[in-house]
Amino acid sequence: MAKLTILEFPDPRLRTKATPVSAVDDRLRALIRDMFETMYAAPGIGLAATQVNVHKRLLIVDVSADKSEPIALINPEILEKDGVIVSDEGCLSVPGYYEEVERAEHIRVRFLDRDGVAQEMEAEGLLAVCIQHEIDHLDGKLFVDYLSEAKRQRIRRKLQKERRHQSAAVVM
Ligand code: GNR
Ligand code: NI
Repeated sequence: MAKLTILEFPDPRLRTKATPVSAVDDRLRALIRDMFETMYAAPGIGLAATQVNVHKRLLIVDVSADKSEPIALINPEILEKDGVIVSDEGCLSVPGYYEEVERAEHIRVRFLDRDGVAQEMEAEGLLAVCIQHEIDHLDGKLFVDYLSEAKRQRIRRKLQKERRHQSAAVVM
């Protein structure tokens, strides 16, 4: 098992459009295990492969309170969207910032599971929000893209400044 490094905004690699997974094999399952370890340690409720610099269409979610509902979605496709939900979103790639984003309240999604078996699932509320947030990552999109240019720039500047201070601290 290994904890992976999470890319942070405005890293240009987060803008990569992921390509479909062609084989659900042991190598992919090892990556999924490492992604769960990384997500639970963060802690977070979702993680897209893009965020760990793997540009394949794979995401994981677990919105349970006790880390008991891990789901991996491979090559996910949203089949239906219904309703509107506005919620405060955060992102492990944009640490420390939470802003309101509008999403579909209810979705139906098709994907391959960890055994490579096709599945369909309905999701609503937080789970639906999280899956849409993660699919955005696979398309190179971040929740800050839904904010005003001014807000996005303010977040970018603050994160870059924090990072400068962090690297200065390491060499002291
Ligand atoms: O941990 C996370 N919490 C969260 C809260 C509201 C909406 C979306 C999310 S996803 C986020 C983890 C993450 O960055 N996934 O890409
Ligand atoms: Ni995110």
